[in-house]
Amino acid sequence: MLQYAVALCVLALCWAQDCQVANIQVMQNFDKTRYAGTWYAMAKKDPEGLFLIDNIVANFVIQEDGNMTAKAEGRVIILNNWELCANMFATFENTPDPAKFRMNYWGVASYLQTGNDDHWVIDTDYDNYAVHYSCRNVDIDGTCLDSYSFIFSRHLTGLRSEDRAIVQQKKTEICLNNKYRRVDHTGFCNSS
Ligand code: RTL
Repeated sequence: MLQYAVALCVLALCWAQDCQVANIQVMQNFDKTRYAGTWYAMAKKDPEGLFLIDNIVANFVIQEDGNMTAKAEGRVIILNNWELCANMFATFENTPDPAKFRMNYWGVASYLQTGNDDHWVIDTDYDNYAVHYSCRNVDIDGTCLDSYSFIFSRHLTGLRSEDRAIVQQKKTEICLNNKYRRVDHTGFCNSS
């Protein structure tokens, strides 16, 4: 009996960590109305190329038609040495899974990045933490070649200690454990 239990556990672990994008578990029964509002990025895993550096704050809004939109800001460096606060907009397309969206995004200024990325909510308690994931490029073996991810908190002061263990577990499940950097909040974007 015990052997079976151990075998099952090992199997479950293998399945959770085979790093196949298609097997990544997202938030069950995701409720975007509870997700709306301000989230502060506490940590991030960068994709390839240009990306938001720090002071990253996102604000999600549910429109009257039920669709989700967002504004985000963050410090970026473009053209090698021009540092600025990027003000970004996004609209979200629903998919059959309520926790998986397609995100169209663009900058308030035309020289900022535009794109169309996955936006998956891996886990959230809506009031304190959220784990976001986006794979830009799936390899032929089904693993992700180019991903980014944010750990969001409702509080500028950071994650509560009781949420840290859950977030740690989720980072491992999406195969990005140890790939994150802390996101500083220095007030760089506060004046805009
Ligand atoms: C996140 C939250 C929801 C709204 C948006 C988001 C992503 C923004 C990105 C911006 C990149 C900007 C760059 C500008 C330099 O040209 C997921 C935070 C829009 C990826 C690289």
